[in-house]
Amino acid sequence: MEPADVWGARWDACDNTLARQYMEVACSKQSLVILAADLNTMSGLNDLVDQVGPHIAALKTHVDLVDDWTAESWAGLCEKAKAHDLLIFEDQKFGDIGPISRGQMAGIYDIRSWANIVTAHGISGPDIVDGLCAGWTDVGREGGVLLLAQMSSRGNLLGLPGYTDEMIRAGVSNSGVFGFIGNGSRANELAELRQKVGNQKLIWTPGVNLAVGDGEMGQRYGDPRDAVLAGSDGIIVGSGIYKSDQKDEVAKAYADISWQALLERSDI
Ligand code: 5BU
Repeated sequence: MEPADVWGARWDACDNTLARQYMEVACSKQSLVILAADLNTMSGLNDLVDQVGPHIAALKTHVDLVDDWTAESWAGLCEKAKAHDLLIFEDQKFGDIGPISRGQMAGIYDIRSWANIVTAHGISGPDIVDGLCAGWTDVGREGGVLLLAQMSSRGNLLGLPGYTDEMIRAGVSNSGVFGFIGNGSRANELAELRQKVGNQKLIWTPGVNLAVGDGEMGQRYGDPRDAVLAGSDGIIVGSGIYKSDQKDEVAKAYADISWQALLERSDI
């Protein structure tokens, strides 16, 4: 199916190159699954991507979780991701002032050289987006920032009055902003976020699992289908996949659910 038909108004309004790239890959793989690859060994990460690569549309990393990280082995993982047409999304949740955020894109992990997308809090103000984009520019690349408009975890402070609205205001017409993180554990809040964001930006959603309810240490889970129907464009799934004994089958199940929900949802 053509992306323009599947994504409807979102395709037309989100003309950011990376967003379009993601939407195309999602169509070719029939999956809105972003794999949260939260493992701490390189061999575990490589095996996981080998197993589920065909069923996922992007790869989310926490580079600083890995015990045996080396620049070479990480470059190999990134090559593998590219071979599966996956955008690489480093969920670093940057939060500092612009110039420091720019510097943190370099450093030992050199995130600017391999990540296509990074997350950021807007707590320090909107200039963090410019700082992170300058990081990519420093190495002749372009990337996109996912601003945290909501979080999935219990008691997070992003739900305090005005915060989410301020994030939307700061990000919605900023070309450096790839999209927003919306909370998958509360579909009604997600629907509200989508309404406020409009079609101009993507919303990606953690806190989804087929086992709905409370997770470990304050994590909360909502239903992946409900999240997409509420307006999410990407479901971020970690332990729901990597803790399974049948990772490829489970990844495909999440992919099928997300794809069917995308085809069904009424706003396109
Ligand atoms: P899980 O195993 O599916 O619960 O993993 C969720 C992932 O999404 C994990 O990598 C978190 O860092 C990430 N996450 C989240 O859970 N909640 C949030 O609000 C944000 C990111 Br932002």
